[in-house]
Amino acid sequence: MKQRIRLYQQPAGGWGALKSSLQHLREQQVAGLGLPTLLRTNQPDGFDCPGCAWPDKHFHSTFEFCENGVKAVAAEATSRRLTADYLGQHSVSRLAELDDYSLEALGRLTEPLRYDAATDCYLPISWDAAFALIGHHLQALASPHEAAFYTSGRTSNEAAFLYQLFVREFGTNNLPDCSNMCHEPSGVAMGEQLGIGKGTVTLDDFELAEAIFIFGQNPGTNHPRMLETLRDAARRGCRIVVFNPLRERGLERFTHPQDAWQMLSGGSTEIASAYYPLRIGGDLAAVKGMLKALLEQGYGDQDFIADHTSGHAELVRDIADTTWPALVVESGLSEQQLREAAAIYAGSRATICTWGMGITQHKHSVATIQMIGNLLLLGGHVGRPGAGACPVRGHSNVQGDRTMGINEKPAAAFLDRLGQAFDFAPPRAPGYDVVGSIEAMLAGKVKVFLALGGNFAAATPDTAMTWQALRQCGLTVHITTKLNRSHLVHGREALILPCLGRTEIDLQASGPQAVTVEDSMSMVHASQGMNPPASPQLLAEPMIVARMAAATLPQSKTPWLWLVQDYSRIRDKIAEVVEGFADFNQRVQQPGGFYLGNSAREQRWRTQGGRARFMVHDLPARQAEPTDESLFTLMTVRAHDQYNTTIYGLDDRYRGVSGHRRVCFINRTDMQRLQLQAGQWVDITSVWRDGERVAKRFLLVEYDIPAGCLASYFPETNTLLPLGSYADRARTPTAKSIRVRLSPSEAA
Ligand SMILES: Nc1nc2c(c(=O)[nH]1)N[C@H]1C(S)=C(S)[C@@H](COP(=O)(O)OP(=O)(O)OC[C@H]3O[C@@H](n4cnc5c(=O)[nH]c(N)nc54)[C@H](O)[C@@H]3O)O[C@H]1N2
Ligand SMILES: Nc1nc2c(c(=O)[nH]1)N[C@H]1C(S)=C(S)[C@@H](COP(=O)(O)OP(=O)(O)OC[C@H]3O[C@@H](n4cnc5c(=O)[nH]c(N)nc54)[C@H](O)[C@@H]3O)O[C@H]1N2
Ligand SMILES: [Mo]
Repeated sequence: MKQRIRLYQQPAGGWGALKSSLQHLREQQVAGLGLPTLLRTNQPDGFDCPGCAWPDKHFHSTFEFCENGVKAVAAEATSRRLTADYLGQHSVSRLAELDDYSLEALGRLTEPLRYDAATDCYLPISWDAAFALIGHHLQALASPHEAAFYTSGRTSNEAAFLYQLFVREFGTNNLPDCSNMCHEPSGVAMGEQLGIGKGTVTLDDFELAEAIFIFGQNPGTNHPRMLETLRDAARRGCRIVVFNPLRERGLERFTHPQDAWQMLSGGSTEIASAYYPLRIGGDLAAVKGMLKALLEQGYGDQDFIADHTSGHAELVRDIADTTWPALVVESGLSEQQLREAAAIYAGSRATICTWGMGITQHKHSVATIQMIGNLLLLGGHVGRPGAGACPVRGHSNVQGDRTMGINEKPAAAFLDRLGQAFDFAPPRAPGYDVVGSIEAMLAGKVKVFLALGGNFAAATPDTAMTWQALRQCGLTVHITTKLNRSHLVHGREALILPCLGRTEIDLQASGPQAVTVEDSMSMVHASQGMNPPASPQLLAEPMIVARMAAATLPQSKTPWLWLVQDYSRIRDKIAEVVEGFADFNQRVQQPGGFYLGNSAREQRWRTQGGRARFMVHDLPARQAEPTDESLFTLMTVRAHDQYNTTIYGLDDRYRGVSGHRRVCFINRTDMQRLQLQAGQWVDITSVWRDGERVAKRFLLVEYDIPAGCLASYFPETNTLLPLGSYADRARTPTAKSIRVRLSPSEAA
């Protein structure tokens, strides 16, 4: 693979996106099935794109091209197969030497596997024996709380609903999920402030907005279809304002690959009308600065404030007490820039704020999101057409999984309804989240770890500790489509259970089944695969869950196997238990699905006090060693060719990197100050109260990034992120603010 660093000067999208898509289809050898499969992505009668949670236009009937959607679909529809033969000849220790890119390239798993300690290999096992082994281990535990059940956000509503039911009938709320590492702070912050933990806008609002503020998000890579929405907004004169330490190309200029004229003429659309490269973690200060500029002019929607909110006076006092120099230092932006951003806000009658991982993965993420909420509330921009809060979710059904009860702290009312519908007494004590599960495994309190999708060993912080934790388990079980790192970091006993993917036909006793998902804007719709399964031995996720439950819970009154013969039976149960799902089976048949509704959008505030709440927050306290000039703040982000821990390729096109993943972006003045040079290899050491962690050999890349800030990719850098470093109140690992220093690598 050619390694190269070169400034990228093209707009995002365009021919580069088409070329890269074709290359991925070729590499995955999907030629035969490729095109028909792609054309059914996000169609009313097709399957939901496993790429991201950005919604689709209503009643969509034309194929919407998305480069990273193509990669996600191609990765699943690949014709490559990882057979039991191959695994019988390649020990786990040997496989562990492969990098994540090579593991992914091995292809789809074809049959259930059990780890055999004698040969250090995964060997075939029958499905019956696999379920019996799970049942045996779970029943042997001293308490149901000694097992943890992880979920990754691609899981369908039907599978997720059955899974949480199984776990709760088993007797625990130990349901850690990828949300814990993702938008958990958005749920916590908005739940408290607006009375609902989900975004208040729909796609239609983007067509009416006069200003869109985008915080800490890179849609060009992670939500490419959002660029189309932004392009349309920019073209009709909507102001788009970006806060991001990096100048992400997709937010600057975009060429839509389906716009023939732009493609042929070499044209593009300017997206952002203002771009503020703030310091990492500077958003709380930046938004406070905007509030200060606005309040100094007496700005505010006084009717909205009086009718709908509480806490305005306290906020005004707090902002008046915060000085401009503090705001400037903390945000890394000038007073002038903050006033300018405030003026754009003040001039808009309909404002949307969107945010991503650049906001949620900090210690003060909940406070920052509530400050963004304050900004929206000040102008009455919640529950008004074209305005509102938009946390942009990651996994394609991560929001739906939460709606279905994948939550280690379930609401009492949900548990009441669940218990009633299935005639059992659900456990009430809160369970472990992701960080809590790792701690519990380390302490020997969790002995069985089961994962419905995902790649826990790679996605989680503190790699060394997490691996130790997983290896201490008596049994680890992974339901998965492909081999990944987590299967190689296993317990004393281990199972890999291969399942169908979204693109595949799911045939059960009553015929082919559809599942449902919920996007980032609370639209619920059906998804139905159309490819033959990668292997005849694969089972659908709902079936795997049902058979685990049947094997583990002989006394259960739930007709597990009957439910999965026809998924509309599961949906009838969901309708009984989950708010907003009445007549689920009928409503989901509308093309495009149905809207779940949102109380804040209707200006009903289900908060403490019954009003939307202005919330006061101090600027984040500077870390202990503010004067140590050798310390940086490192953010760990996604490259263009990855899906979280799945590495499709080694390029990060829009940032000009090819053939590399171990890079570290740094500002020129910082390099000069520390006598480092671009192209040099460095080790990164993180500094935390319990000691230091090192990640070796990263190539320094000179980049337009604020001084004192570094950027690198995950999962390679997760080894630097201390388990104890997480968001206040939401416990999301602080993947965007790791305190580190650099040192030259020893010659290799
Ligand atoms: N192709 C593809 N699509 C994906 C994914 C993928 O890996 N690949 N992952 C999916 C998932 S699970 C998720 S959660 C989403 C993630 O989508 P994003 O939230 O876009 O994820 P990141 O790559 O982590 O990018 C974070 C952005 O925040 C910026 N940033 C970092 N720190 C700060 C800060 O302190 N302040 C501000 N204002 N900005 C900051 C970074 O420069 C970067 O542009 O994407 C989903 N979609
Ligand atoms: N340092 C750092 N760490 C991070 C982040 C960061 O920005 N920085 N981001 C965090 C975020 S936002 C998230 S959401 C997490 C993601 O954490 P996870 O959701 O755990 O990780 P993924 O990489 O999305 O999981 C990929 C695996 O899912 C499996 N898979 C794919 N399709 C299917 C399917 O249809 N069914 C089943 N059962 N399995 C399937 C495959 O085995 C694949 O290897 O990572 C977090 N970790
Ligand atoms: Mo995520």
